[in-house]
Amino acid sequence: TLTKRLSDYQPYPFELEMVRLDFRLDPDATQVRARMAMRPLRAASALELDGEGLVLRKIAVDGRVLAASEYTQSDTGLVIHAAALPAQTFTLETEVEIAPAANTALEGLYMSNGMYCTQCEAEGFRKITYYPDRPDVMARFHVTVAGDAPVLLSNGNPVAQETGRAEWVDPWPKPAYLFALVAGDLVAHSGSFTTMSGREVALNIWVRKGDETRCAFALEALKRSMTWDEQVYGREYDLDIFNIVAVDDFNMGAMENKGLNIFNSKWVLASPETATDSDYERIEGIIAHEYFHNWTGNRITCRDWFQLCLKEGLTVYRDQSFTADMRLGPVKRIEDVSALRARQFREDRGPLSHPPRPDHYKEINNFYTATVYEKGAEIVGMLRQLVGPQGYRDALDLYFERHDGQACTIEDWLKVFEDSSGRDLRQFKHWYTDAGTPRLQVSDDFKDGTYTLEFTQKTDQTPGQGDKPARHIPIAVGLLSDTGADLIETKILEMTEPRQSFVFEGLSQRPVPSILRGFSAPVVLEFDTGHPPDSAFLLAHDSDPFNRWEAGRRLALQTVVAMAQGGAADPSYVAAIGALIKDGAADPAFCALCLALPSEDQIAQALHEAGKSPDPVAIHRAREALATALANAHEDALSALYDAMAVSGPYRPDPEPAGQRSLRLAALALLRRIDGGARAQALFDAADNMTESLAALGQVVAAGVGEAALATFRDRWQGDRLVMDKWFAIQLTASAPDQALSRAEKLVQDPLFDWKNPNRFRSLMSGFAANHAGFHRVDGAGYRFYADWLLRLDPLNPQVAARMSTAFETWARYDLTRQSLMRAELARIAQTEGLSRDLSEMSARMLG
Ligand code: HT7
Ligand code: ZN
Repeated sequence: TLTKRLSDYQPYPFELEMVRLDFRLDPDATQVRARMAMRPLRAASALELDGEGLVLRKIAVDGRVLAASEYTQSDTGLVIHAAALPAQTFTLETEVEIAPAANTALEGLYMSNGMYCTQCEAEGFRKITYYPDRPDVMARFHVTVAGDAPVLLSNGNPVAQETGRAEWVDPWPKPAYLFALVAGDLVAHSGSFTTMSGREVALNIWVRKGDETRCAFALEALKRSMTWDEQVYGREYDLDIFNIVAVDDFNMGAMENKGLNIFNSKWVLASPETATDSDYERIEGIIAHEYFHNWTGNRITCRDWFQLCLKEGLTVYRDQSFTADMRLGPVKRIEDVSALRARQFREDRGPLSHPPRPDHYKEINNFYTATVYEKGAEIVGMLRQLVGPQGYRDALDLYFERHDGQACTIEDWLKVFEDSSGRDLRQFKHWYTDAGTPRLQVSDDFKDGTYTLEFTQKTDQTPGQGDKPARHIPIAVGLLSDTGADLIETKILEMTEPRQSFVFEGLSQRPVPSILRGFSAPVVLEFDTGHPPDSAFLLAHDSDPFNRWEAGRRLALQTVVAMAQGGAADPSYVAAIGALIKDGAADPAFCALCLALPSEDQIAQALHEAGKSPDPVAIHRAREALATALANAHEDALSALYDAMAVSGPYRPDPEPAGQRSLRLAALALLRRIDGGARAQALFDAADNMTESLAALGQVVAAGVGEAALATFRDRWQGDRLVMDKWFAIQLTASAPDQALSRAEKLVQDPLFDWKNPNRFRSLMSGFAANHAGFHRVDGAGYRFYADWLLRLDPLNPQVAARMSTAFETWARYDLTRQSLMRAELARIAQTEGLSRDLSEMSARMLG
């Protein structure tokens, strides 16, 4: 298959002034008529249109039906020869037929539970009609939908609505990937919002009948997002109506189609009985993310898909900042960094490592990655640190003023920062163009009142990229006295050299350094020094909450890694956790994060980074043993904490009670090691909310006494799709590793395992792969089971199969036996006849 390259970019030779689309909906034979006003920008250009799986019924230019000799059709599109085209603006008309009911890939126009819906990003519009399906071609859309569904929706504002027919006009030019259409028997949970200039916007969340009672939280989250974007970025909504639709069959989380966001129902519907605290937080964050795209993505879009992180990195940064403002900022930062390390650092350490702005790909759907999204967000955060909060706001104001209505590049984005701040960002640009996570080594020295920090940076080779130049790294540093007081205000050191020293003068004592406060750059910090910082001291005293947590994490990782190699639990870590449990002043949500041990996958990664091959069974045992040691050492305090953190009154998803619950459940997870799951069973029996019910279920399963609770849960929730997804996942993530595969094999036989539904497939398969030692069984049976299911899904839904193949991206970490077993499965996948472009690219890249 063809590789697409950034260096091959050519502008489209026509301007698309306007497009009219007429849909006649039918599950098996939907008719799509498109009329496009095209203005040639260069003389005598052929007109290339993308199109896949379309049955062409008519093609005409200015009303003249084209002869077959005037155009060429292929599997991927249609080219109208230059000789068939007028030199001035003309109207191109096409009619095609498509079959949404047969569309299992969930890209283009498809059906979910009898409802029509679309997913066009990145290149799905070409499955709806012939079109220049590229983000730099922006047009005004006027859409008519005819069909027998009661609700017929598209982008923009409604201009006509009658039974069986609706007309929508979107005044804002947009690329085709933002087009959307929804038709079905839906009900709305509605509200309204008055914008900062006093315009009234109708808000609707459209769901299947019965689900409207679970929309209130999402609607309020939408209003909070709209207010926040006005207050923090000065951005106002720009249509009369904002619609959100929840669908059950969806490949990703949600989609920011202009004025008509489409969501995986998992990220909209919430009630105390069915959604957990973390679901509520994610729903708020995803509603915000898609809403924020209205300016960062829709009004200003990407020139081409290589620039994906222009909209995604910035929008993730914006949604993270929003959640930090709505909730506890430092806790949110710790959660975001944990997710970055778990997904992006993992990706960057393996064969799929790529720059936030890749320069080539075969299938763009494979580049909706943690690197593009989460590392992209970190880069925006670093820019903000370099120019300061006001400099950032000035730069964003200039970005919106200069580029509104345009399709832009990373170069445009950086130029805005250069022009508004006067800084030279050429070296900084390597964050976008170079792959790999820099390793930052630190050493220090103290002499005659002068303290010196010396940093060395190194970024390992990554696929296709050899030696890399030094990055421009903002390193936030604090210095602590021996009583834990801050000796200086947090300072941003700007590292630009491969090796660089920074000097602090006039100190009366050797300070304890607090380096990379707030995780000021996405790097791996290594202490290459005779004076490693005293982690227990920092955990007790650092005024930077992130670095307090980080010190605890460092201690936990050090001790669990030592235990996996036969060592004992480090008493100083056990004591430090004891002090934290008894420290009534610390915030509960923060404490809960400190009590959570690193995941087995993270421990495996730490071992790999230290040049050792991780043994999944030893890691599992070591982590269990460390949890048991903590529980034994602090049983009374944990038990008191468990009781003290009980939340009274009706469930509220707000940060404060959610924080208390998270600490209570963290204590429960440790106590389970010594009470055999008794407390968890009692909580499961009494819980009136999904947060506690699900966590308790996980603990009884982990304690090996969960069968009755699993059956009770299934009986109660078998009619609820979203809750049953949790049931499938938790018993695989929580069960003993030697039982994970047999459980998974049993679960795929369950009549409720609807494997064609992406949420259900992901719950079971990702749940299994998250059972680290269960997936990495040394006989390879876990790998085989997983690969068999990827191969089964691929012909139906290549996008999801390809995304989930990343379970194999870590093969190089492990011993030779596991390496060859994992590679053998990848090779079996790669050699399968008729494999999708998606999975074929992924398996080939992973094999290297
Ligand atoms: N921009 C959206 C990406 C997306 C997507 C991409 C490929 C295939 C299906 C998809 N659904 C949504 C989501 C977002 O980042 O907001
Ligand atoms: Zn996005």
